[in-house]
Amino acid sequence: MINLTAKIKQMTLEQGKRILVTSDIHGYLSYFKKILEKACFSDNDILFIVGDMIEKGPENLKTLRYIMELSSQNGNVIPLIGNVDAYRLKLIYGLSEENVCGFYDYILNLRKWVGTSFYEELAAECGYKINKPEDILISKQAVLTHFEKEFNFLAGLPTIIETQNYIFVHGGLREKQVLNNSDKGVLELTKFDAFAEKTPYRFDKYVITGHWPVVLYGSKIPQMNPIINCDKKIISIDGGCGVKKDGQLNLLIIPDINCSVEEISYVSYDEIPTAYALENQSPSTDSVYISWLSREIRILEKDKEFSHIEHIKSGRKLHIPNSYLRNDTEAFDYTDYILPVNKGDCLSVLSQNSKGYIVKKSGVIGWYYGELS
Ligand SMILES: [Mn+2]
Repeated sequence: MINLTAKIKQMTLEQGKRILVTSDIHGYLSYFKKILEKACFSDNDILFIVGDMIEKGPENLKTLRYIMELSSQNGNVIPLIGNVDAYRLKLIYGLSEENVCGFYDYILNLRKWVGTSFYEELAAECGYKINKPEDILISKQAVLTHFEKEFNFLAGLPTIIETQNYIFVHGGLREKQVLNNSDKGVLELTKFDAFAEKTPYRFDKYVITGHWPVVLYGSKIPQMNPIINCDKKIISIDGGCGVKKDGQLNLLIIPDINCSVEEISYVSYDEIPTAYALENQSPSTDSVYISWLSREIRILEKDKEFSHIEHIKSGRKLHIPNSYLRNDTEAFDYTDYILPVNKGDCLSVLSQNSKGYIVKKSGVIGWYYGELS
């Protein structure tokens, strides 16, 4: 059986080493490898992987095994558990006739979305195909036996790691003092939505978290880069990899355990096609970001390509491409922000319409009305 109580670990990190931090890889193994390459990761660095390694991406089992291999080598790769990792483990152990249909629907959704799922990959390696809910129950015992090593690895991962100057946890701390979180459940600590907004505390050490895509903290300009909140001492790094089509995998670079926050930098990776701007553009001064959290809208007038809508949360009236409407009452992942652009800038092109392009520039999303090469 598995034990999912919080595991808190204290560590003293060696001085003179870079500390790299990533999270929410969600089965995007190629992104993970690319970002390590971009940061020139080596045995001299310490790498924290702050949870949610699997599910929602194309190579879940391979990602898990790659992380297991890395963490078994020199002791410089330190994974922590995320809510998705913990929940998946719990679900597989607890599979029964009562919950299997819900899980089967989840698998079908992921198959439609990304072509695979963690459990399908596990079952496939044991020679089972999942074509109906019963196939999950039929394969369960073989999966539990065959993947004992992988499951023990996941179940053994720490929930919180405290070091000299930084605390790592996937979701967030429920209590200000690290040790006071020891009676909390793994899911309470790994699934703390909007932690940087909701926690009342200012922590003594910087708390580095994933889980909540940083873009959801914005209401005017969508951006995917790590956010350092100096008031609360929280660093949020989830770039929305695997969850948002315009998302990215972020990796924080702390040059040394004793450096100041101003010295912290990051690298990011996504596979959105890029092009070069041929014109300059000045940014807009006011804008709205219609996020998944504030997706409620009212359609005022619908046309062929665009609709005039009212965004309920902000009260703002704007024209949006119909492709961003989910139905007559919801739209999300849209902004009317106009990006600052210089001729020659490299832009990631998210969508194109008769008015211009919606692009991402250095992690920030907005409109570009000029020509691209
Ligand atoms: Mn998560």
